[in-house]
Amino acid sequence: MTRTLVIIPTYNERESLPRQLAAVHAAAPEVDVLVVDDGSPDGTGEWAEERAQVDGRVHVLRRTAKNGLGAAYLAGFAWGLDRGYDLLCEMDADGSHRAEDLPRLLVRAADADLVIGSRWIPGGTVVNWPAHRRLLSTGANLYVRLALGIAVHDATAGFRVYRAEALRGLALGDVESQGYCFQVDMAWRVLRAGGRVVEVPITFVERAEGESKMSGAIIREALLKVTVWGVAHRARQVLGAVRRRT
Ligand SMILES: Nc1nc2c(ncn2[C@@H]2O[C@H](COP(=O)(O)OP(=O)(O)O)[C@@H](O)[C@H]2O)c(=O)[nH]1
Ligand SMILES: [Mg+2]
Repeated sequence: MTRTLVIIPTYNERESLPRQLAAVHAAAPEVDVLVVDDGSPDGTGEWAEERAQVDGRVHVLRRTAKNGLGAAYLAGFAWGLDRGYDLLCEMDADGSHRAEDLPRLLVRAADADLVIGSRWIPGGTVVNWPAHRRLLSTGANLYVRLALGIAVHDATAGFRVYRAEALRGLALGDVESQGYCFQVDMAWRVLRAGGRVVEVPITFVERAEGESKMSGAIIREALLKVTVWGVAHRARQVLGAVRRRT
């Protein structure tokens, strides 16, 4: 039997997490959930601990400082790989990633190393986003596709399933990216390792409660790093072509 772990990073999601957790287990009763809380002052971590006491499928990793989404996921991956899960999922607490889409993603993991729940392929969409948020996301993804020369249409998406074997093959200790850049970084690593990435259309619903932790710094980091990776990648391609000719 395939063992699946859904990792949900949280920072001040006391209002959203209970509903998201219930929705996940309604859609996929057999999965385990790991909440990775970064010391939320609103009591999210305490609430999750209480759930874990009464529901054996719920686990909690409590960290003391808000260290960003990337660091939280890396800690969650390490926890799940240590315990022998076959599939490791990324999912937000705020309800943007609909639990009813999860089973479709899990099915596709049978023939992929990374399954991305994609907003920007036919059948995918975003609900409750103003035009500027849409433009930022589609523009960023176009830039990623051109800069890195990859065929992924939603590389910044955070609703994902990784095959544990694929994660084991990556040097996760080197990953320093945060925010959206973390997602691009991980997809890029899977592809460079020869892994197969597939996209499944999802409906992304902007959060109704709590606050987004997105910031200008997160966007700047992504832009800068993707540019550096793209330039390095092209330089390697050019060098390779020159070497083959001489
Ligand atoms: N543990 C942890 N979770 C975080 C951190 N930043 C964001 N999150 C969680 O990551 C998920 C996505 O964050 P959100 O603010 O909704 O980002 P957005 O959807 O891009 O606006 C939510 O579940 C947040 O609670 C962090 O520094 N640490
Ligand atoms: Mg959100």
